[in-house]
Parts: sequence; structure tokens; C-alpha cells
Amino acid sequence: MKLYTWLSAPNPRRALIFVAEKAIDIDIEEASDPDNPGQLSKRYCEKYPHRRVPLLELDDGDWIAEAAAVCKYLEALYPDNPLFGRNAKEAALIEMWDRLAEWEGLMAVSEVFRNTHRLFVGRGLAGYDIQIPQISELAERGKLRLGRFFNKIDERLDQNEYLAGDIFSFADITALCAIDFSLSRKLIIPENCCNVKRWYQAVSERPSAIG
Ligand SMILES: N[C@@H](CCC(=O)N[C@@H](CS)C(=O)NCC(=O)O)C(=O)O
Repeated sequence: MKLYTWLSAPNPRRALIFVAEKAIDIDIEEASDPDNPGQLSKRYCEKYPHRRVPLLELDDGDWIAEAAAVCKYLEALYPDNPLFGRNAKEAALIEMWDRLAEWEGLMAVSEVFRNTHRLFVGRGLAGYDIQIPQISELAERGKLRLGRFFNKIDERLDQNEYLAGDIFSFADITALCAIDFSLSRKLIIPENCCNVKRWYQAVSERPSAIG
């Protein structure tokens, strides 16, 4: 098995943190172009028309994309230290908060990033082999969405140690990657989101997050 990643991009980082949390010994390969690390290599894109990372290549040649699918597959192979729940309710809550963190957090920052960064001109969305224009209004909308995301998880973290309840889970990994990505774009945690700050400090100190 081999896990393809891309520098510190947020979605492959979700898989890398997951693998580190569970101490899974796996081959990891950088999929970016060595001559132009701002994009995936031609060889990678030709081999995997999905054109996104993370991607897990299996020993039988099949491959699995999408961070959550990759990690769920690994969880089935390595069930110790579960990060997708210990029972039906936990599993559902983790999926719910993971999807929320991906859609309302990670996608919101991605809207800002992909629609403003000069290296992503013509690459407004990941995974396409055609030009996708940047749309500045989407960046503005992304900032609005991100603000709501911070407020939403702040309310949740007022009553819960972690997003899905009392255990660290894949949902926390996704939210952490979303927030670190957001901080890298100078979009900071709002001053009044004290619960997010408390949670962020705790999850950032985990060895898996430090890398
Ligand atoms: N929903 C996908 C998103 C994957 C994604 O967008 N990955 C980005 C890196 S964070 C990518 O591969 N971008 C390739 C590109 O920009 O060319 C997942 O969960 O894995």
C-alpha cells in the first residue's frame, strides 16, 4: 500500500494525521511535481485521473481517493485506537461533524485560497484537467462561511471536549486541518470563540498534528 500526499495541503494532511494517530506503518509518496511543487506531477495525474490527493494505492493496483474513504479503509484494517467511533451513535456523530468540518470549514477556506492565490489562476477547483477560473466573489463568500463555521463549532465545543463528544476523532482531524489552513491564509480564530481556542490548543499539541 502507498499513500500519496502533497506537501502540507490540508486534505492529504487529514490522512497523514490519521496514519500517525494510529501508528500505521505505510509507504508515503509525494505526488507534487519536483520542478514545480505548486502542482501535482504529470506522471501522477496520468496514472490517477482523479488528480487529487490523498490517494491510497492498494497492493492489487486498485486505488481509493477521498480522505474520509482512505481513512475508513485503514480503520477497517487497523481497528485499534478507533477514530471513527466505538458504537453506532459515535460513528454517526463523527460522520456528521466530519462532514460539517469538511463542507463548512475546509471548503470555505478552500474557496478563499483557490480563488485568490496567484499560483492557482485557472485552477479554481482541484482535480480538473481544464481551466477553472478564479471567482473573487467565491473568496468573499468563503470568508462568510468560515465565520459561521467558527461560531458553530464554538457552540458545540462549549458542551463537548471534542467535536463528536468525549473522544478525539476523525472529525477533529478534519477541523484541525481546516483551521490550520485558514490560519495560513491569515484567517484567524475569532476573538470570542474561546471554546475553539481551547480545543485548538489541545489538538495542535498532539504528536500526530506536530508531524
Ligand atoms: N474531497 C477530497 C478533496 C481532495 C482535494 O481537494 N485535494 C487537494 C489538496 S488539499 C488536491 O489534490 N489538489 C490538487 C490540485 O490542486 O491540483 C478529499 O477529501 O480528499
